[in-house]
Amino acid sequence: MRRTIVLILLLPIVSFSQDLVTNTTNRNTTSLNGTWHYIIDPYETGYYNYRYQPYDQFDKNNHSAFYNNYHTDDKLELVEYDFDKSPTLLVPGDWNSQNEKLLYYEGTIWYKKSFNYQISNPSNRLFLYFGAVNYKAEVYLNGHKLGTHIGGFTPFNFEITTIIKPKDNYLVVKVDNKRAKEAVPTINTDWWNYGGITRDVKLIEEPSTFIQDYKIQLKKGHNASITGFIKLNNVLKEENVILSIPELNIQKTILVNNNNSVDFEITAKNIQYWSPKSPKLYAVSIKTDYQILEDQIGFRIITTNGPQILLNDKPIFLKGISIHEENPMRAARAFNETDALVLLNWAKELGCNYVRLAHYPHNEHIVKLADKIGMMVWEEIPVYWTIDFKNENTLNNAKNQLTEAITRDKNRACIIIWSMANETPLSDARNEFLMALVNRTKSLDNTRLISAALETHHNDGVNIVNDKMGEYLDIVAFNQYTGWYGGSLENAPNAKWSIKYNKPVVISEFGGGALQGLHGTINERWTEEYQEYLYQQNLKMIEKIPNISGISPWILADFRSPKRLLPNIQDGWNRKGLISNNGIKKKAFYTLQAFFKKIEKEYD
Ligand code: GCB
Repeated sequence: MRRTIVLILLLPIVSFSQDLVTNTTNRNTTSLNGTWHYIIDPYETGYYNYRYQPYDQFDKNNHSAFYNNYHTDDKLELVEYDFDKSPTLLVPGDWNSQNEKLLYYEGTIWYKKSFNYQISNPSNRLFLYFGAVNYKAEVYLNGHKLGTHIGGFTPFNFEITTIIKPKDNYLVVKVDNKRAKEAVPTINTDWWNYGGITRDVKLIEEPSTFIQDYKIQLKKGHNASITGFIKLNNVLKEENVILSIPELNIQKTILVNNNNSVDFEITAKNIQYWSPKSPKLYAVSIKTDYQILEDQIGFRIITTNGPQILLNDKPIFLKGISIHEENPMRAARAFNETDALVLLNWAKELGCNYVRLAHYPHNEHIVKLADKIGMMVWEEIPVYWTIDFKNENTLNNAKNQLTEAITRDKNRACIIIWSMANETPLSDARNEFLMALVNRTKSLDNTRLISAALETHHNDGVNIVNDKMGEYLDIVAFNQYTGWYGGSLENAPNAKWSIKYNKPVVISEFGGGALQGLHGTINERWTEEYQEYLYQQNLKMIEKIPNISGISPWILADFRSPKRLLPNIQDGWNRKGLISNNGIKKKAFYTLQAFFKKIEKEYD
């Protein structure tokens, strides 16, 4: 009886993650990366009591069952665990690649980190920031539930100013990567469902009133007007914020008098535009009475004109490649700048000026590196295949992931395309869902192009792209697998196309599998020669597609996928990579490289 009353009175005070603090690299941070203790908990014993009711909704202080390592007489508390006697995992990092037993694990793992932290000034505030946790995170500090975050590829943070102690803080995170029909992505994907705290974790110490977020970009359709907003947190009086870009002789004072963001517009002369050939980034600083926040921002104009994509008013061809967030040589989620360098250096060597970061927002390191080295980027959210389009919660989840991705990356010049989805089946519910995402994107950032990877249909020997979404997207992108999932390679160059929009066309995927080192004739699947021929024939076909403005073949490197079952060839790897999981280039790599060299000449 007593238990029932407690439950009713203390129903969930579950808080969700709070407004994102952006540009965490240039703030006053302390890393919580390193070793964390973990407990594998497939039955979620640390979360639910024997009546399958969550402990943290029972307890008046919102405590988890894993309250601390000292057991009290609190009857709600679980005693059959001990973090400090449990093994450790490295954070950041997926759990699958760190312990053989966890390779296929999908479920709950509890992470625990103890740490000391002394706030340097008593009026300062402290935030706990996660770069990403796949998929669902329940976060507890010193026994208090901070909140829940859903979505495996975007950052989130919680304020912990009143909970932090100088010594022995006890941070516990329940990470659950179980797949679910209504989730984003849904149950069925062609990539490894790497679980864990997969990206950096840090503490961010800020002054009481601080710069939370800002957007500093060229105004849509203008080449000499820099616009955006500045958002402070905890504005108690009128604040003067000084935005400086010394190299452009810009110093602008912006008045902020409440917590809402304040828009600004500045005319700038002689901007050197960002481009892959000349990835100019300007030092930018935002200054308040309490803080200076610095960034490196590039300015470029990305537009379309009928069938052309224009970068800084000049037509470009997107010489691209698709990439998963995986370092194939570690067979693990990529999470740092070293991994990003491996992937983007390969793309550079291939001759790319563009990468499709499929099928979810990748880590911030790779996006920042792309900005620095001059690589245009397609960024995507995991609205993939058979999403539960009629489910309102699913839509809210997708919108939230989209919002977090755009919030994090809106100041990166390299990002030219926000992608709403990949290969989603046609229906009215799907159109409404995607339109809601298009509208959300436009409300957050109208300066980039919007696209989605669509599909083709075939009728009477003609490849047809006729998808209602094409009307609302800036770029008509589609995946097609001639010579792999049907269609003859021999006839590919003469294929007929019907694409009804007068817009740039991008082939967001094409390709076929090959086991590196397996050789044979052009008719033998899985050989390097077959893949090479497939690329030759597809490229001949693609050149003739009306309005063609870019390609991002599938894919830079072999990647792990539990759907790829063929023994001695796939063994759990999708073999469509141009580079093997040992880092060895297959023949088709050079076919595409030669094609990009040819294109380069045409566009120069
Ligand atoms: C696709 C998907 C991609 C798959 C690929 C394949 O169309 O977009 O995620 O991995 O095909 O290899 O079949």
